[in-house]
Amino acid sequence: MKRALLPLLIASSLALAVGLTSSVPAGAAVTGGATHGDFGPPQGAPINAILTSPPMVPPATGRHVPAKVIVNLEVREVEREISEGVTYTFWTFGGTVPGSFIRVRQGDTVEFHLKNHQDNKMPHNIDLHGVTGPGGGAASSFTAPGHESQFTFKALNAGLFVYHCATAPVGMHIANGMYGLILVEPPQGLPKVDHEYYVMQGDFYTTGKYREKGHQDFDMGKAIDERPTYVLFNGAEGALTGDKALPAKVGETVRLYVGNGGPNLVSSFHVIGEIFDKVWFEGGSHFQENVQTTLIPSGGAAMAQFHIDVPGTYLLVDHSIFRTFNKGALAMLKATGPENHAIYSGKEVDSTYVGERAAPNLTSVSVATAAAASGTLTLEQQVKAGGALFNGTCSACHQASGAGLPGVFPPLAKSDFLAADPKRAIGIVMHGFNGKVTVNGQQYDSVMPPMTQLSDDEVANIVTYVLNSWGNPGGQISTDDVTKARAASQPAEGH
Ligand code: HEC
Ligand SMILES: [Cu+2]
Repeated sequence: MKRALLPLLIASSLALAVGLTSSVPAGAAVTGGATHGDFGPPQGAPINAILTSPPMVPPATGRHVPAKVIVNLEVREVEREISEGVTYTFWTFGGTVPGSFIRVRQGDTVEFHLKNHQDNKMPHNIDLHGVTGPGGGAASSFTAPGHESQFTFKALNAGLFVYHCATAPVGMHIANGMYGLILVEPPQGLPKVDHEYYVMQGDFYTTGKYREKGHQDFDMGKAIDERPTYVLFNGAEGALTGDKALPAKVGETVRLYVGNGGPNLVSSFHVIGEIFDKVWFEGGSHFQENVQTTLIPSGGAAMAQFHIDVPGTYLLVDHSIFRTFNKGALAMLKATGPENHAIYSGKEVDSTYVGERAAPNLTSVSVATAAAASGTLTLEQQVKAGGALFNGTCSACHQASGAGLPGVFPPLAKSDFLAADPKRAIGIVMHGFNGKVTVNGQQYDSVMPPMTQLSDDEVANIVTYVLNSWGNPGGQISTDDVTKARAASQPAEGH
């Protein structure tokens, strides 16, 4: 079988090589099937590159000759939300994380202007992986606040390339969001698709815990240990979820330009409910077909393309899956259009995966935290915030109705066990629960895992929500109650 295929393979790769040499303009070298080349001096008037903010991608250059392209990119240090109610000072290329998307054509001469806004505090530079030359531009672009640097390079290789800041401490500049993508189109351009989107993963290190409210600083220790607090697509939790999901329609083809800025983690990029028809792995010239998950190294990129056959919400994740559910690495693509029951029965089950993240936002949670900090927290605010968190944290087992599942998960609705000692529920949520327990006359002997990801605020709000829902007796648990219980308590025992 293998023998028979071999001559065929040789024949087809020869055909490929011949095809390439004939379609590539003079001056381009063909090495190992890949083109690398200088197509001569730029032609025509200089062109100002169109830069786009994520998730948008600039239009195809549509050019068949090399040009001189001028890129103006400004570094801005900005304070933004990294998660609902959590702010962080990002360092950005163009005001966004990831930075502005740059699109040129192979053979173009790029005149690069890097500006460092006068209000910035740090010097910055840029290393573009699409540049041939020491430092990828870094050595020529070191720029103090209020200054501008200029350098020129020829885009010799086609591909999707990461760019990033390379000013010391390099890891810190990247961890603060200083990365983006530059697409160098092959001479013949890329096949046309209905949508092109720009998505880039990055890991973030904050002094506080995941979703700990308020302003958070960069934590160098966690970064060195490679223990991120957040792993995100496009620089914020929820940047591409709910009403910010990427839109598409049934019947359309979508191409994602996916980068990984790191600084540390490698991404196992996957779209739940889709199969990539094509992946230009490592951002290079070859594509693989029928791919479930593609590996994107830190400082690397890939183009992933798929056709939408049935409507629904598709989840973009890092399949190192705790990053998705506990560190924020979740984006959404929402496809509208007619069902096709021959392909899929049509029941939407994304809530199984996303829980509370399916909602447009968690504003009620940050409102409650802010109110608690200023001493104006009302019972109603607590219940609202607790309800948002209950969905997704507790509802998978106890159900959104609080009814539980007979014989498996005890009810929280009208639970006599809960009513007998409401404060005991604090310990149950923090430490989990196991052993025999009787609720409303029925015995359960199962295990509830500890909910260690919840902050004291969140535990207080969830338990308050439970106490004030489904005919339960009411009551209010404060953050202080939880903090005290955490300091004092032992895991709760059933009896
Ligand atoms: C993975 C499933 C699961 C999740 C998630 C879960 N629980 Fe439980 N919970 C259980 C099980 C199972 C028991 C009973 C344990 C036993 O049999 O010892 C239980 C017991 C309880 C009890 C005491 C019994 C009762 O019905 O009053 C309370 C209160 C409770 N859970 C609250 C919560 C809250 C609040 C959350 C969300 C923060 C939550 N649980 C999340 C499975 C879960
Ligand atoms: Cu920098």
